Amino acid sequence: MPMSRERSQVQFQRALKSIPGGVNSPARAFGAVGGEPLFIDRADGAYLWDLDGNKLIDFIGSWGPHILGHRHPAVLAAVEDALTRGTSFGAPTELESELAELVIDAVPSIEKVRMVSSGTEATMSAIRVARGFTGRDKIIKFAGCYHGHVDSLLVKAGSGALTLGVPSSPGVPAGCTADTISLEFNNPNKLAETFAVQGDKIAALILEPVVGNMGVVVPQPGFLAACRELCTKHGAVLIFDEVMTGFRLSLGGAQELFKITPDMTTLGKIIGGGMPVGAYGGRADIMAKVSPAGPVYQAGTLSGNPLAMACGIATLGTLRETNPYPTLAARTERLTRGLSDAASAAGIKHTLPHVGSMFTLFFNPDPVLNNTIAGHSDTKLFARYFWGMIEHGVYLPCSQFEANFVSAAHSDGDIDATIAAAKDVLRAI
Ligand code: HOZ
Repeated sequence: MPMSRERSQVQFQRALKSIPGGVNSPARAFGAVGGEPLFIDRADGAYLWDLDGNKLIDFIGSWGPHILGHRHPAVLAAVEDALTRGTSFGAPTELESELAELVIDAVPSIEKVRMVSSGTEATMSAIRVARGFTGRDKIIKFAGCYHGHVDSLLVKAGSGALTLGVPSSPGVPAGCTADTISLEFNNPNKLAETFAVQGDKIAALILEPVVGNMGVVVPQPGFLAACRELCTKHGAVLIFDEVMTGFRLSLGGAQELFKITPDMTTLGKIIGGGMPVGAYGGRADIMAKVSPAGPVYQAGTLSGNPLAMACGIATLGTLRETNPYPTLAARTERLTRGLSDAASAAGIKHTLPHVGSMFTLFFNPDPVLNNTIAGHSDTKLFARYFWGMIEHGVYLPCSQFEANFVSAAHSDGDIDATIAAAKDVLRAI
């Protein structure tokens, strides 16, 4: 018998009356897989329970933050403790320095860091600082990379924008994107050509070093090094958007794993452990431009919020103490091998890129190296796979163009159950 979704359906109808599309962020609307979102009642460890009481193994983890799983005891204790002292002061606290020191310690390219409240704020601010530092206007991004819903970065954007087919949004004035150059990921020659022609006008190159927002796309050997070299040669600021990969691929993020040092880094998701936190940081001379140390203005009433800082400190502290990364990578390796074998046994052409605890099963016969190839994926087949997995108690991102996340709370049993579910589902579609 199909699982009951009655309560979720009632709540979705209610939400539609007061919230655009019934959701507060488009990526979670289930629009691309046809159907209505599940409404979540609670979560614990590796599991979610929806309003109808269905228990699901969660491979979203709030789209990345929950690397420790839901309701980790150290994180809950830290937030409860912070709560006894107040929710927001609009004035400095010790917690802000503590989180900043944890970040600087883990990510050596970050000498100074500013806390904000979302990844979007982090990238928006980093671009402004890079422009203020260089005195130049142009920025380069890659098609399919998503850097939040910043006007100048909503050009061929990934994530929900790609999923819903509006990668360049109406409402963004042409003037806002006139200085944005969008190129194909993993194409160092085109990048070099662009720098050769416009190098003295380019303030920054921003990229997800391992892309998560067109599904997982891995940088080809030499590509990140080419990004670094060209920025150095032409005096542009290299910004790694590690909102997704920061503290996810290793404590030092993708830059540690691939041994490339950016000038600036943007962070989000894990740094807040499930609370709204973003951050941007980098070289001290660049960050010296940020107000009030320098003239580039950026501010926020809830920036450095004490509850959010406490949650982030407990999360990063636990990651540092427990070093779950080798286990996460091994579990992800086993899971992706199992999923790939299940797809092959069902005769389904696919590719399954994974790095650390991030992966995407693309229904695509070719290695996905960029946005154009990702776009050739069979999204109809993905939708059938997605709903089949839900019926088997596995909650995956509701788009072909998103990353799946394994957490430290996923047990070997959860991995086995997920592989068994995929075998059933893929055999039947
Ligand atoms: N930007 C997130 C995924 N790449 C989606 C956030 C959400 O919709 O909750």
